[in-house]
Amino acid sequence: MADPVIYGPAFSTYVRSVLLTLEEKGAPYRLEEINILEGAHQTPEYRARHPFTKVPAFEHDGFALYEAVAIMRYVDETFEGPSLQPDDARARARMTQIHGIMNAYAYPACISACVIQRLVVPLTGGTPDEAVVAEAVPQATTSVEALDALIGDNAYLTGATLSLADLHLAPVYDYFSQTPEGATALQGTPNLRRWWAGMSERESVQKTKPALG
Ligand SMILES: N[C@@H](CCC(=O)N[C@@H](CS)C(=O)NCC(=O)O)C(=O)O
Repeated sequence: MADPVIYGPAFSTYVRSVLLTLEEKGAPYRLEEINILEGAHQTPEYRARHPFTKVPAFEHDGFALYEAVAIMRYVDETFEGPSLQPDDARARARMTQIHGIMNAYAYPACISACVIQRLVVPLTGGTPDEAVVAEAVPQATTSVEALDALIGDNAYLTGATLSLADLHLAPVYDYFSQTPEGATALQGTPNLRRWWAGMSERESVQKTKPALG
């Protein structure tokens, strides 16, 4: 069987969540760079892989897939290594809930608004749009506070063991904590800060650290 191929830039949070999943499984893979800052995801060739022109896209032995959570689940269920999805119905529901929070609330506020304006816009020579940041801060703060309440005293987001929920949040937390708004919001989330102190030491997290972060 061919090794899986991930299409996207290593600096994308969604790409990194997939890479983290592969790393935690100990699975082989190849990353094919699609630089979204240079518009490489807008070509007809890439659109054939992902009609919504987002990253990541994925292919494994003729099986093509897009949407990060679907890819993460497929990787977990296809490759050897520790299971990254809880068996317990409640913990599994919690994992699905956290994927939903990340996609619907946390990513748009923390990454699409705060991180893009604070970290990416200056990199490309622009000036952050303060109105975009200000509008996003309440939802970003609610997102990290909600996740802090959900993890509580647990070591990981769904309980005592690592799950895909942790691998979804880790890249977002990493970037968001590097913005002034993130630093302030995360002061109110001691459980998440404890979680990140451990997560950030994991080999998978170290190995996938993006140049942007
Ligand atoms: N629903 C998609 C979202 C992926 C996504 O938003 N990726 C961002 C990068 S982290 C992207 O492709 N941005 C490029 C763009 O919006 O043009 C998934 O879960 O895979």
